[in-house]
Amino acid sequence: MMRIFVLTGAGISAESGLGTFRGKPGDGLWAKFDPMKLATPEAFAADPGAVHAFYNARRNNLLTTKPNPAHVALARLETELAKRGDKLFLVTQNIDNLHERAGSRRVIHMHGELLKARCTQCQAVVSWHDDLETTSVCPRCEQISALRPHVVWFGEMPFEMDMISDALSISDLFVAIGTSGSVYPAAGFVAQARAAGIRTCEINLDASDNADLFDDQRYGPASEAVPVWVEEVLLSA
Ligand code: BJW
Repeated sequence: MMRIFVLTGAGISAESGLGTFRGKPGDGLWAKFDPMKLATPEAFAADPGAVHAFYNARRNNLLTTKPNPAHVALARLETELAKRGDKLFLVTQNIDNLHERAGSRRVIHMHGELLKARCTQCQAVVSWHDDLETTSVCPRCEQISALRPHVVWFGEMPFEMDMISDALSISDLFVAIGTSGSVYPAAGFVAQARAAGIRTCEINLDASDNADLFDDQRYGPASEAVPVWVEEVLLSA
């Protein structure tokens, strides 16, 4: 059995119209907000309204976007690998749902999900498609003002780390797509893979911060480079 571990980042959703975190400053949402100043528990404690506004704008934007050929290709990879007894383990740092909407059935969201809210009082995680306000009420415990976006901010522990680590350790190939390699622990996966003797591949618009750690580097827009790579994998073996 061949096991492929894919890690995706903001670059895979860029061509769907979702902004990346780093790189050239964009316009629209990213001109109005500095994502790195808002993605912290301290920012939320100091000004929950500003953090809610940031995520409300991104949630509304997400609902107007659609998956691009890179998401579709990864969904096809999962299906085709399964047919031949192989396996794709897909981990995304993205909080959008474009992998799922493209047809991916198993996606680990290590930095959370934009369309969910979490109650800081009763810890319930609930589906949430509307704006979150400082006065929103938890549908489970009915506490007012206790809901926060179900996302992982700096200093917080990413989700499913044990499962991710186990899956990485038994993979045959590690592929990072559209991520700058600057946020840990995800940025450390390539070094972990190399230490375990696993082949590594990067697909990105430009070289990432840890490009030297990849055996294979493919540079181009994800919507083109990912489908090409997927076809190559499916033609091999
Ligand atoms: C294209 C393209 C196209 C463009 N086609 N490509 C060492 C070890 C462990 C931790 C640390 C460490 N050193 C420091 C830390 C702490 C910190 C950290 O990493 N800081 C760094 C800034 C140095 N990490 C954390 O705090 C993490 N937690 C943690 O470590 O917990 C430990 C703990 C222990 C015990 C108790 C408690 C905790 C948490 C990190 C959470 C990150 N959260 C965010 C926000 C999520 C919610 C939201 O979306 O708002 O996650 S920050 C942001 O960065 C977001 C992203 O998922 C993440 C990564 O960004 P990504 O995806 O790589 O995007 P970009 O924009 O950086 O790059 C885009 C790439 O796409 C570029 O390369 C482009 O070239 C490319 N691209 N267009 C292909 N068309």
